[in-house]
Amino acid sequence: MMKITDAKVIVTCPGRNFVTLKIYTDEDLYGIGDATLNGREKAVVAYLEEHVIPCLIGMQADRIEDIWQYLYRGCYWRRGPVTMTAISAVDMALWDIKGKAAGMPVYQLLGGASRDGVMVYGHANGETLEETVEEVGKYIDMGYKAIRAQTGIPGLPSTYGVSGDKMFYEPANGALPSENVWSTEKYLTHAPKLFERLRETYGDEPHLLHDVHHRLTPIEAARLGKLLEPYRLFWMEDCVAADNQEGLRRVREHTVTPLAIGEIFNSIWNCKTLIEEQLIDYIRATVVHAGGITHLRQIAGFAALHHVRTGCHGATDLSPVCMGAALNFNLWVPNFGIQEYMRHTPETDAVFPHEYSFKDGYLHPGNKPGLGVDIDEKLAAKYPYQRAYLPINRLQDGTMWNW
Ligand code: KDG
Ligand code: MG
Repeated sequence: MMKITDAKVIVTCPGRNFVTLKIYTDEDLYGIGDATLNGREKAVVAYLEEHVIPCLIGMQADRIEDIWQYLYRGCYWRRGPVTMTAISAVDMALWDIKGKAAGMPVYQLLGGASRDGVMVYGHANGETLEETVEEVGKYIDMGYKAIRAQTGIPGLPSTYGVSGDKMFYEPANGALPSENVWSTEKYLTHAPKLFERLRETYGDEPHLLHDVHHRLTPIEAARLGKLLEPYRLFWMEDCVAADNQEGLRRVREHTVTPLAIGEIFNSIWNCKTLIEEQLIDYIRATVVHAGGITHLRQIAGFAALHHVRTGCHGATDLSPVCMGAALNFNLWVPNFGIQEYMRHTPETDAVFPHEYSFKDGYLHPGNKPGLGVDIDEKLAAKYPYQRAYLPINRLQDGTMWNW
């Protein structure tokens, strides 16, 4: 019987903030879990330190499911991003420990590999159509089979997904939130031109993806979906805000462009209708924000019954620890679709030594017992926390809009 003896939270900022939970046991094994909630990091730190860690000490480390239920049901205040990110971190760390105790990578504990590698998509972006087309070419040259493309919009000073740093795009870029300006009209006339150019330039082969970032109403999203149909997107992501799941029904009835949603979901209850009514094609919930491997497994199982495949969020604010967990999950999950992969900077990779590797458009988690990711605490301590916010977004007349 392996007991939890201690746990601590490590905050580090090797270029961006990451929160990591480390759980120790009386058998000389430890596990780590990602607890990063972009722009609200300290809320999860306090939740873990003040309300979770005291309960964990003395618990049996191998009872992953029971500990999940304890933290979910037992706290009374269910769900929400802070609670679920904290639960996710505990869950990941416990799977890491179980893998290490068994001498197996976590994908083996889940049921073994269902595929040889995990297809990933990278982010290409540019200020202009020409620049974006060129950037997509660079990803194709690196071996990527799937590329998300975002482009600047003439007449708008800045646009979601377009940044100066092409390889390490980082949206949480201000000690206070920066402000972007949005025009749905300008966007809807411009965005389809990008995909027309991309198909003309690169042909039918590469998978092309696009993120609308919750900016449209259902009928506007339906129009975009129809306009993009000739270019056969792999998916159109977050075309509307999903606070109201019924909104996707309106989009769905007008277009056959595949729909992906869910990077901000933290529970199956955020997507029950979307999945059950087959209103989406890909669910983007992640290990770090949707309750860890334990809960994501449940979401994926439910999705599998309804022809919905996985497409986990994997931006830079999801740490290498989350990526290791996601890749173990993805290698196993029967209804895998794709995994987002935004590369971390060399500074971040050095703080989190990991086994996963990229080849020809696919990632593999490696075969080290557990999640295959560690944290170099000495190095982490050299990068203290720096408050950083995601931007906010306003319409041209100053009205607050969705980011
Ligand atoms: O924390 C928010 C980012 O991860 C988000 O901007 C990234 O939309 C995103 C994506 O699809 O990766
Ligand atoms: Mg997104």
